[in-house]
Amino acid sequence: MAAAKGAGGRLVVVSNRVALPRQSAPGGLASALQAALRESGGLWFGWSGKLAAETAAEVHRLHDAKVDYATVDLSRADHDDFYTGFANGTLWPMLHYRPDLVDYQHSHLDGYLRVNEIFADKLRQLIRPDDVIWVHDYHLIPLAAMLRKRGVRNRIGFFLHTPLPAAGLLIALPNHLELLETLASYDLIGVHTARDLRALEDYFLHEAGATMRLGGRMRSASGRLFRAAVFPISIDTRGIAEAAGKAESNKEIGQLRDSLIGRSLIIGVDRLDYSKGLPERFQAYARLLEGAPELHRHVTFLQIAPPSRGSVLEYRQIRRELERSAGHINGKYAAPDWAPIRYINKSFPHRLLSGYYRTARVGLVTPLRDGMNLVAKEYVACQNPADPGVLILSRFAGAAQELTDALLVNPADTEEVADALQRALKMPLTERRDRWRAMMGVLLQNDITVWRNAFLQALTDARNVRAGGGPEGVPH
Ligand code: GDG
Repeated sequence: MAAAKGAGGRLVVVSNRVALPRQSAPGGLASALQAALRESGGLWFGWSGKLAAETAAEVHRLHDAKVDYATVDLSRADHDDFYTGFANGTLWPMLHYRPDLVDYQHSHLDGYLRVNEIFADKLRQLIRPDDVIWVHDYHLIPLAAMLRKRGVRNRIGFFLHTPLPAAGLLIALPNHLELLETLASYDLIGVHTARDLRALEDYFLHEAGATMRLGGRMRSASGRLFRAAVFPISIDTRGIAEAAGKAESNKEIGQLRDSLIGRSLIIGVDRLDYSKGLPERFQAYARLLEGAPELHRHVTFLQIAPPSRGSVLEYRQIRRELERSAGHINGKYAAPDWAPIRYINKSFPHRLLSGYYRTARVGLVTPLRDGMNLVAKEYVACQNPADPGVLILSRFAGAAQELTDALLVNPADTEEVADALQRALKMPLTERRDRWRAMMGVLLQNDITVWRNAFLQALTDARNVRAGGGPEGVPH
């Protein structure tokens, strides 16, 4: 199906990191964006992932399969203030309901705004009048406002991949109005769930002086009309299911199966991030072992947790905490021929992950907060239809809104999670099949292609309205 988009123009994707062609296999989101770019021809702009003496001294260009890639380096100071400092030290914890972890410094906000200004400068020179621009995530909130200041009148959409907390929490962010009001410069703001949308509307209507117009658009205090809507991101359901089927015959998957000698496998796969609820998950597993001695030697928990954002203190701390916790669980419960937990701090290619998911009787996905959580969806897509595993899913992952046939839990309630583990391990085949079929139906209906087409269609439909400006600019 062709990507919906304005007639003739290119698609311009802007994100903090760019998935360059022929780099390591891109994830589902990157592949979907690449596919959309290839269909209409397009440009992908963002940070190169590299440091240099000066930010954006040059724009690195690459062309591949109808797609232009334009990336810029960051200086060490800009990286520290923009990426580590404000984006991941302030916004990420705030957006994940962790004001206690927010490290707010004026210099970080200055760096964040500075890098967004530089991005706007560079991007401005690359944009053509009929391009449709799609900006991704919390690193780039003010980008549209900065582009508008530079005269860009194109359609610009924004997708937030994280949750958006309630307005009462958002206002604890210093300078929140200065930052969040700039979202009104987008024509369309996409979020994962109805809860995120309510939070956005509540913030604009009750904290930022916006009003709701007929037809569901908002009018900002400065008079700009914009739309916000729900677009639950998804995965390449069919492609992933097929890969998982093939993976069964991989040598590495066979090795994992052999190593289990009939034990049931519980799997967790998460970036090492405090939002993913890993310490609580380990505690819940310890509780299961404590309360169900009959399961000893019959169950193995494999947690894959590739490190991320090592430049942020909290990420280094959680890594140490989990090493201690895994060591403690194994020290207490292991037998000479059985380790209850296998904890791995490295990343695996998707082709192996899909086979690991398929081997696992239980997928344990218990973030404290998560915009969507694609691992939950991938786990479901990878199951063997004849003998599917059970998904245990946090109520606070966006995915819980769609995957209602998972065993839904409060990740902070370790007793509830331990009970769900027991139930999942004992669940009869008929119930497993019924639950899986329902969830797979949802994922087949809303896959990653449906998601991106829905967003791009809505962006095309969103009238590009600016206060006082010509026929498109008449506020109504
Ligand atoms: C953000 C939001 C939202 C994981 N380990 C490995 C690996 N992965 C892949 C998974 C999955 C992706 O990374 C993780 O996506 P999630 O959605 O689970 O989580 P975040 O990274 O936090 O993503 C989230 C998402 O954006 C999209 O909007 O759902 O809420 O936080 O695809 O499979 N991939 C490989 N090796 C690994 O070891 N190759």
